[in-house]
Amino acid sequence: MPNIKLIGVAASRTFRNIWMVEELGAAYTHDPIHYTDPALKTPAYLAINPNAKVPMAVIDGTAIFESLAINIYLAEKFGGALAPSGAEERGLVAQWSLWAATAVEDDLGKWAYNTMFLPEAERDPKLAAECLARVQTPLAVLDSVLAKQAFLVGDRFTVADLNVACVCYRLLPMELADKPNLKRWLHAAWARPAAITARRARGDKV
Ligand SMILES: N[C@@H](CCC(=O)N[C@@H](CS)C(=O)NCC(=O)O)C(=O)O
Repeated sequence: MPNIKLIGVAASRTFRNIWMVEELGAAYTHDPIHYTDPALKTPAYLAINPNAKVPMAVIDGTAIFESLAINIYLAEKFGGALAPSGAEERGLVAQWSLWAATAVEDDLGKWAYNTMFLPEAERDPKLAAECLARVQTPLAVLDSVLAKQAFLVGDRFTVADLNVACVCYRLLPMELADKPNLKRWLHAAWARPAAITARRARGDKV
């Protein structure tokens, strides 16, 4: 039996890893520590994650941070259909995960903060609009790829789809009328039972 511990409140990027372990059907423990908890700055926590952030996972004694890397590690370690098979798929999983983290995440996050999360007086509507406009370019790329294939890697849902769909979580309520392929793929990914469990853990009404 693998020993998997996830650290971080589900209403943080930790929901990405909850989705993954639920896909694997693996038993795990969850420490739902909040990302503002001072315990993240104690020597004991910094020893396993010097970034003082969540999520964090400890898997059979291996401590690993970075939400998307945790998912790739889980896929590689436990195998199954979500795992890449061979060097080519491994490369494509890395490609899509890094692409999401570098081309999409920052702009989508800033848009969400400046439209929803920050107190209204601190929001910057101009920055929100700029970020939303800029992220359309990589999202159009994703839409065009998904016009030609059902999944990002191979002919099945893999950790690449899971990681990119996690980063695109904030797109779920959007109309996406000009990106029908992205919309279809995103909603199919988030309709998976494991994804619904992760959303419910965040408190989403689904
Ligand atoms: N790239 C990291 C980002 C980690 C991150 O920024 N986590 C946030 C919560 S979602 C956090 O812990 N913030 C606390 C802080 O920045 O002090 C990942 O994907 O795991």
